Order: sequence, then structure tokens, then C-alpha cells
Amino acid sequence: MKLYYSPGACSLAVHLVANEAAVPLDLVRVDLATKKTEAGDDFLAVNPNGYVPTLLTADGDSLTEAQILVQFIADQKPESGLMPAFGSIDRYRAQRWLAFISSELHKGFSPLFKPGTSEDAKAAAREHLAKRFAYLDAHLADNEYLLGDTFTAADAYLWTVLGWTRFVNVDTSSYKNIERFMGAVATRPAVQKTLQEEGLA
Ligand SMILES: N[C@@H](CCC(=O)N[C@@H](CS)C(=O)NCC(=O)O)C(=O)O
Repeated sequence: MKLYYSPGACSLAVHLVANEAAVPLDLVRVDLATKKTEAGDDFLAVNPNGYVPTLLTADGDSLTEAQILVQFIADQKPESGLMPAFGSIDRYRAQRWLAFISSELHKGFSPLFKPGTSEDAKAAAREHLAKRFAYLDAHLADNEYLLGDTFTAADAYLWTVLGWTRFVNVDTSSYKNIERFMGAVATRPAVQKTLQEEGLA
């Protein structure tokens, strides 16, 4: 399988889940500004929307959307426990967190990265994120990971997205449980391997 990625972008969550599950991936680096792959190929021919992550499966399907790709990879190795079994209530709990991370956090950061965003719009984005961080922090006070005691693909996505706070000057130091979560996940061997493979270690 081939993963189109950009270092440190949301594609890192998919890469991390693959390393956690020991699912081999061919990594193809994409320049998101030029929409060219590292080999100089046109990335828009692979994904007309021009965004990572994009996965080409072993069967030749092209799949997108980080919250779906982390599930697809985790389901290659159900014994990894990275996604709960289909049909279980825990599966829906994990999907609910994945949807929350995607729509409330991942896209909540977008105005802070977009060139030309007004200061008012940036302040509104920060305010939105602060509310969601408070909610998350309260959840992580009673739970080691999003689903309780077990690290899942949802945690990989959360860790990836929350890591962006340091690039956009969002202070999370008052969220003690988020800080604890970030530190704990960072020590996982698969995280270190993933960062190294993306040239970020
Ligand atoms: N809906 C997509 C959005 C993915 C996305 O926003 N990717 C960013 C990097 S984190 C990107 O490639 N941006 C470049 C662009 O949109 O041109 C998903 O959830 O996976």
C-alpha cells in the first residue's frame, strides 16, 4: 500500500497507526504547495482535491480522509486492538472520537494555518479550540486514552492534531490532562519511528 503524506501533517496519524500495527507502507512525500510528489509526479492526478493523506490500497483503490484511513489500516490487523470490533459499542465510541477530532479539532486549526486569515478569524478559531480542549481535558482526567485504558487509532489522530499547537502559538500548558496524554503518547516506540521516517525526530 502506498501512503501519500507530508511531514507532520494529518497524514502522520495514518503513518503512526501503520507503525503501531506493523502494517508496511510505501511512503510517497508530497509537496502540498506545488502538488508534486517527491518524484515530480502530479499529485492532483492521484487526489484531485490535492490533500494528504491519500492511500492507494493493495487492491488499487484510492482512499482519502484521515479518520477513515486510520480505521482501514487498523483493520488490517484486528489483533492490534487499534480499532474495536465492527458492531461493538466501542467501535462507535472510537468513530465518534475520530469524527470529533476531524471536524472539531483538525478543521478548527485550519484558519490558523491559512495565509491571509484575519486576526479576528484567528481569535475566533483559538476560542473554538479552547472550548474543545477544555472538554477533552475533562475527559482525559478520568481516562488515560480516549477510549479508556487502551491506545487506539483515535489517540494517534488526536496526538497528531494536538501537536500542531506549537506551530500556531496555541498554549496548552493549562490543560494538565492533555499535556499528560501528549507526553505519554510521545514515548511510544511507534511514534519515535514515525517521526524519524518523516524526518521530524
Ligand atoms: N478532509 C481531509 C482533509 C485533509 C487535510 O486537510 N490535509 C491537509 C494536511 S493536514 C492538506 O493536505 N492540505 C493541503 C491542501 O488542502 O491543499 C481529511 O480529513 O483527511
